[in-house]
Amino acid sequence: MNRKLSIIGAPMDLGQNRRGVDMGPSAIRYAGVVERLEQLQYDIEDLGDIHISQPDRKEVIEDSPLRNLYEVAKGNEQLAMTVDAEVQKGRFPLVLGGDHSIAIGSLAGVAKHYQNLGVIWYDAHGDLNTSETSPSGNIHGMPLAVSLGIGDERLVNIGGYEPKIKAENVIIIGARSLDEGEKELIKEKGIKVYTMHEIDRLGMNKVIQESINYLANKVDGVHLSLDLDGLDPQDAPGVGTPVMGGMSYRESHLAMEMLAEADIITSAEFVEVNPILDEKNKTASVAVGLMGSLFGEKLK
Ligand code: B3U
Ligand code: MN
Ligand code: MN
Repeated sequence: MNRKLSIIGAPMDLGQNRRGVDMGPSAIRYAGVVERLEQLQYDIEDLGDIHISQPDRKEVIEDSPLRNLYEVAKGNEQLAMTVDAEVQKGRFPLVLGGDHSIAIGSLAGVAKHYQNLGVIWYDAHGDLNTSETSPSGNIHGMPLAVSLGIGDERLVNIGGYEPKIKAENVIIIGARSLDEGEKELIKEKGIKVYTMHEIDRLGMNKVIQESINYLANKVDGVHLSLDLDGLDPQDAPGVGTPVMGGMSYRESHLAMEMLAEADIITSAEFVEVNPILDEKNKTASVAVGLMGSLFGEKLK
């Protein structure tokens, strides 16, 4: 594992419609992320938060069904530049969300440094919607599609190139709330998905082992995009769109530990922590615990 870590806060709440997720980076810092990872002897630089401009209510863009498109795109351009610079310096970017729309910027900053970037998308949702298929108009339901080059050009082309990733290098883990259009896209592109059904049948051990094997030999880096709503709401209640029947705290730890052991993750983000909806910062603490495992607590 790269021993140089750069923490980047992305206090974005405009990719969906519940306030509070912009405080995710603060909640995760408050839960002790820097201290936790410092114990593991990482060289950590906390770069603070990128700036997210608030929508100007007088200038609502009428030509798009995408909520807050202009500000989401602008914030992600900013994030892409910041992430790009850290990777350029040889540092591991660890991005703290913010809603999941920020994956657009993280991947835009990371993917240009790889020929074949793998992506593990740990989430209750597929985040594969477009403005045509989205039931909500919320951009946090679209970042995986956008990164595959599918969707509104103003999002797809963030960072000045497209697509960021290839469908055959993506694995979705934990899906249990997929929209019709997302299911079609998964079929059409042959995206590998472990739904909760497969996780229950195979067990997390097998799912992660298979995922590692699936990516090995074909990718030159792996981005982990972890949406806290992938976990069961009992373990991670502080999220905007909880879905019952999710992965447990223990399964998620096992997943992180196995990824640490395999030493394949080269960048990561933890998103959708919403302290307003949380119980005593539980979800932020869970996020920090999972980061501890991902960065090798168990291996020490
Ligand atoms: N698929 C739905 C719901 C959703 C997606 N991501 C989250 N919720 N967190 C949508 O709005 O696209
Ligand atoms: Mn998501
Ligand atoms: Mn989700």
